[in-house]
Amino acid sequence: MGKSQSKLTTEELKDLQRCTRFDKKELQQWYKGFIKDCPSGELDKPEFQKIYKQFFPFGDPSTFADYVFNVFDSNKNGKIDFKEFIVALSVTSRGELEDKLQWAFQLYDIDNDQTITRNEMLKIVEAIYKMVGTMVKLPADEDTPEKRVSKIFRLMDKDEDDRLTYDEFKEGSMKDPTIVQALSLYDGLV
Ligand SMILES: [Ca+2]
Ligand SMILES: [Ca+2]
Repeated sequence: MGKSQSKLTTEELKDLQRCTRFDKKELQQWYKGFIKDCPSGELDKPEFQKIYKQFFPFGDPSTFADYVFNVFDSNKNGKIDFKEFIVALSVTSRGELEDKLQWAFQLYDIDNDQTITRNEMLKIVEAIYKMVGTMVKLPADEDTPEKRVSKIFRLMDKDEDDRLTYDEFKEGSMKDPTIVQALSLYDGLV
């Protein structure tokens, strides 16, 4: 994949049906839209930011979009091809809770060392606050990124070593589903 063509081939469809929870018709529709927005067949960071700007016209989603980009770009070549796009979309919109949590953990674990530090979580939460802007009224105990991160760590960091393992993250996310919700931006559109 990566080259531009108007329709997915039978082979590509079969492969994508194996890797996603979309059916043939949905895959062709998403592909059509993808190629329309991105005729080269691969999204780069600025193009990906543009997609987020449509959803968050009043905030600045560029930083958050870059972090999400890095998770979508599974082979880390700086571009998102259709397969990477649709596989990530399938996880974030239709995946089981466990799949969504693993995906979210990858997002927060910026340096990919299998733990989330306070600083890593702060970077993502700051990016989310910047993206959402003033659209959402937040409770007093999480009206700054720092307060929200402290609250999350109080909830999740069981052994209080200032890092979250996947197990701590998973257990905590079950208690605070808003962490996972923040990711499924395409919900309702699919
Ligand atoms: Ca890639
Ligand atoms: Ca980390």
